[in-house]
Amino acid sequence: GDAVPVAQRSSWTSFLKSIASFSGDLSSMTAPPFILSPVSLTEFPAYWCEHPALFASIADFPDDPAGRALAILRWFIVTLKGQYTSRIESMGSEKKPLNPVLGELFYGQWPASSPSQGRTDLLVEQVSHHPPITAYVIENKTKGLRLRGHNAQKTSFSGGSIIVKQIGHAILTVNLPNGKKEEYLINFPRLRIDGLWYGSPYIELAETSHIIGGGYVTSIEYKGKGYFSGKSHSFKASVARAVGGTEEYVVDGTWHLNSKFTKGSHPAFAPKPSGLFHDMTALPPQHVDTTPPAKMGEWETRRLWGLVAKGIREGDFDSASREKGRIEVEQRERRVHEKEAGKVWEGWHFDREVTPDLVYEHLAGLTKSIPLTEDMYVFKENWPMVFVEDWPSTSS
Ligand code: 0T9
Repeated sequence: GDAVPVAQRSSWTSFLKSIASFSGDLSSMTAPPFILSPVSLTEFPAYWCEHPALFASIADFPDDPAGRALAILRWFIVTLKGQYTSRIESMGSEKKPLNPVLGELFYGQWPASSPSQGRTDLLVEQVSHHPPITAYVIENKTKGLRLRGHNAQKTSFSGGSIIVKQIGHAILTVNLPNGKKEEYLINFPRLRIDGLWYGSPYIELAETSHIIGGGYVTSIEYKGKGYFSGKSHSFKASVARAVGGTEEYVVDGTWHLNSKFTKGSHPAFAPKPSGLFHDMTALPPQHVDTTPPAKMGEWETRRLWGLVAKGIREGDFDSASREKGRIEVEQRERRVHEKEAGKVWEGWHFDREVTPDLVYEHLAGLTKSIPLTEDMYVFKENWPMVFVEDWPSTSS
């Protein structure tokens, strides 16, 4: 393909052949250097809050369940550009992220842009290595909002593309001023990775994902080029009453650009004359502030992968793969020692809960579109010590 450096063409072709004849955990496969990203998957949950003001805005509708459903939908849609296209902007194409080790951590925060908006904290931990599973908590205490979830993927190969089924879900908790606590269940779209042959992979979203809670069911349908609008990154979201199913709002557009109401309207959204529901053109992402390097622990992703990432960034792939090998050997030895000692890895911040049905009992009846057959990871409420008010801002 065009984007593949000449010297790596044969290794790219054999990489493609091996993914075509293999279905399982792609993240553990060795790929040619040009497609490697210096960023680990443990950093990805930060995409959920690169617009912290819109996350915070979910708390602005204490007496208006429809307003909350729309604010949650808007926040969700606004995260998609970062989640699914930002590697193209920063690195020219989708790249293969670093495969996190068990126990790898990522801590961060978005400082309060005003006292009323409050600070938002992020805590991420890799809770399984094979298959890779990443658990996270994002919390704005001032606003009474918390998002907790976990992500895993099942990949297959079809018609020249990688199809990624996202396993896992997130729960958004909204603490209302009347003391009531609402929970919204969120699942994730299916993705297709195209452009593989040319060595310039990109993501398109497919099928439907849901946000369920607060008396509403929101269904978001995704289409790419050549489907109902013919445009890449199209979506259509329908917000309906959970009981009775009456559809109250429909929003239509492209998630990386903008969208409009095509049914219903709400005074706090779609201001005239634009009528826009969301607009990415005027909305630069606010990247998360991470632990200051001097305070970073050995399990924190940017320190753990530091030398590998440096090698990838500087094109020194020998040193990148040597460092990667060192980390892998160290991990294998750790597992062997645990086995000998009759111990299992406990994890830092999450307990595995194998009966999610019990956790979600209160959502019974609403979860039909999201069968919850997976394990759940329960946060131990042990935020790291680095979460201090005077954490210096590292973003400029
Ligand atoms: C959760 C997101 C997820 C993680 C990534 C499929 C993928 C790993 C999972 C689903 C986030 O909220 C959103 C965005 C991108 C997803 C990644 C894209 C990708 O390619 C990788 C997989 C494992 C690969 O690295 C495939 C091989 C590679 C050569 C293609 C670029």
